[in-house]
Amino acid sequence: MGRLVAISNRTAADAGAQAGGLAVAVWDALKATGGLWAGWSGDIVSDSPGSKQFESEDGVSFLLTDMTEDEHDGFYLRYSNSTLWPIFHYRVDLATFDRGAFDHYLAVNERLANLTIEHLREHDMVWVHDYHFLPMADALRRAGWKGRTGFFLHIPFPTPDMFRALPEHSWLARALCQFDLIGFQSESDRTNFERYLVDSLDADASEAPIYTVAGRRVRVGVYPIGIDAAAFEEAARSPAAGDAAARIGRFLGNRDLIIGVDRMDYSKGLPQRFEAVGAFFDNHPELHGKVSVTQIATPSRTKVEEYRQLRYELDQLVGRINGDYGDLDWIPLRYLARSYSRDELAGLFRIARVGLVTPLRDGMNLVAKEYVMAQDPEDPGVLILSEFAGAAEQLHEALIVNPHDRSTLAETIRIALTMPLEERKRRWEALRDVVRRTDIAWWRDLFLNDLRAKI
Ligand code: ADQ
Repeated sequence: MGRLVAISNRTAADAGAQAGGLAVAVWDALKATGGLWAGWSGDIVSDSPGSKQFESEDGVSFLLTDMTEDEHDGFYLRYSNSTLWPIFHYRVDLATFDRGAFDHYLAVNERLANLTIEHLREHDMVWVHDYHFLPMADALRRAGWKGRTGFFLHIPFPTPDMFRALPEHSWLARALCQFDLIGFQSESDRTNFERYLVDSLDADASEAPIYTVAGRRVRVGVYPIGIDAAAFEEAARSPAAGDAAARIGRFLGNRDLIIGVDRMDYSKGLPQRFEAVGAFFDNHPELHGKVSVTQIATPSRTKVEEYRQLRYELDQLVGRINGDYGDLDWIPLRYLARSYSRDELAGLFRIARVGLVTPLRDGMNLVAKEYVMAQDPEDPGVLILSEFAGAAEQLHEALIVNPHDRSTLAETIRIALTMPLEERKRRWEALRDVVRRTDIAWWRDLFLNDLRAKI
């Protein structure tokens, strides 16, 4: 049997003790085969990027390359995060199009492919992650690699029309078809991709989910990513979780907590969420002083202008809402632009009456699943979930909302806060069962089994 080789922008080498469910799951699969993990070292150098290889204690090898400033700018900041990310999240208005950035994107894919192929052995199986590496199989094939190679897209795949906004759409989609298996988070992503293949690349769909594109067979599948459900359940009962809950408890007094936890990203719908919170307090003066919303939003990609703009917009909005509705002894909406440990988040989720997960677009959204697993079975809170998160295809018993519909979202917050215990329990038990059943190990094994299978 060959080894598993993973390729992703960031690897578990820099996650350390904070490694999340995905890193641990991929790590376990690599460990089982003495595998290799290739990606970016996290270092930016002025010229001639170096690379290093080392082995972890449990036999997983890492192959990490530096990036030059130009590569980091063109490959990472511009093409990956200012072209692909906005288009794939339906924000063509925020996308920048720049041939130079695309050239860097291809060059980094090619460089990493050429580096990795030197370490590949005949029966190895390659698993590539995410939008940074759409052309990776193509680059590997051109370097002579014939082995089994799969791709998982962590973010949404947009509708064919939206995808066609990318000047390079046709080239990229053909390059993607050099993979043997392409995995998506949701049925809606898979349908979008299949429609594009048939309409724009004239794919033969007679054996779907295997498609033939220009003589090559590629399999397409849906693999909704999960969390380490058992570990998260345990985290919610850890001492650090208890401490975090006690600390926020001192701020809350006997008020109910509504919580949101997101990377600060325009796909997460934070301004819309804050507007809905404003509308909720506007409609319900009787609840003033009785409920408090805490939004944790870790700044991310702060070198990209759109992210700086978002930060500014959120600062303004929070100021306005607290100015309008706050009182001497009450802050309606708190926003913390920092990150917390997994245990601390789990503790906050556990005592929150309501979890607000309202992205405008999201591949899956793991916070929704984490909120579910952290609840107290005797007194569970209520999850409010956007219909545009991949998770909505699985978590039917959440209160599903349109994040753009401010007044309905405001009303849904009220419904969640006043939901009787019996209904909360019934909904939560159904949600917990799904999150447990489709956890991160389930997801990994499902994908790898399909990758191993003959097509
Ligand atoms: P993200 O866009 O990063 O991931 P998400 O799925 O919510 O979104 O995962 C975020 C993770 O970071 C969660 O584990 C969460 O607990 C943690 N996190 C978020 N904010 C935090 C904070 N302030 N402090 C500490 N931790 C925080 C992308 C896609 C998603 C897809 C995942 C996995 O955009 O749609 O679900 O990959 O495939």
